[in-house]
Amino acid sequence: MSQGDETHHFRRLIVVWAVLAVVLDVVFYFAVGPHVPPGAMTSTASGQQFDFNVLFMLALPVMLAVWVYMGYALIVWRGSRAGAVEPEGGPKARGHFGIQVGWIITTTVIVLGVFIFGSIKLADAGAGGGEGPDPLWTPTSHDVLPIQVIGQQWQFTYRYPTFGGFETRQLVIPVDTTIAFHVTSLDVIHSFWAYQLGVKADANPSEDNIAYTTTKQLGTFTVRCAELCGLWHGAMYNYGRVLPRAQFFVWAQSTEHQIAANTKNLPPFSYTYVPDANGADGGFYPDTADPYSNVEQYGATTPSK
Ligand SMILES: [Cu+2]
Repeated sequence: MSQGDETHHFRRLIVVWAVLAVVLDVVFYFAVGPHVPPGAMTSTASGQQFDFNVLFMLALPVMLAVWVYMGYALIVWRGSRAGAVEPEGGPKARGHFGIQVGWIITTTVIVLGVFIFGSIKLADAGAGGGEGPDPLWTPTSHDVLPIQVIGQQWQFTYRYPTFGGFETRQLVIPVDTTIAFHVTSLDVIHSFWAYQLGVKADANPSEDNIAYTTTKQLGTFTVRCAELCGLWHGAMYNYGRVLPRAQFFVWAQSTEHQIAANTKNLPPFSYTYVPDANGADGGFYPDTADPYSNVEQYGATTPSK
């Protein structure tokens, strides 16, 4: 095989690869991109969707390079083809300056590019992950609705501190609003994963783990526990709703009034609730509301009935 022959094959490969890569990337972005999970219900969800699309659009040309070369070799260099010449690529490629430099530059650019892209996107108000009690990146909006997420074996409950601190099993949030989820636990470690919201934050006892997102679309979403937390971990899920703002305020105010008697029995709103030695009592319900069981031990005071 002459030098000219090789250049000719190489150019053809590059042209076929480049055309296919551009076409498939564009088709993917417009036809598949908007359907990539977790959707676009919130700022963090659409941010994640965009990131997944960018990663796939980077990966597609890399996969195509392998497939195009394989396909080309199968068709053009197959042994049964009339006039086919046995290629002798290995030794020549080993010391090939252009290939070596090209390989190092291409891989370096891709890896460093993804590193920079990922760092910038992570700085975008935490990207939906729990940022701990003292978030590095906070939303620019001053109108932030705080909602506390409390994990316990085996369900999540939600407290609304700006509505008298009532606690409910329903997660209802308003649209076009920045939400600060304050995620904590009463017992073991859990993880609050609101899939369509693009929010995932560890729920640890004695920790106030904060995750931000801004709602963009109405609809329902799924909440799952994403940290193995015991026997019924798999049953630890519920569904939440994003409502129009006016409807949300109606819901929140009416719920606040409906369950006011229950709220009185709760401890005052706090960012964490330290479990004590009272087992299932967990220190969460005050002793006046929930007398201790007779298995209380470990030095905690027994309340007088
Ligand atoms: Cu759990």
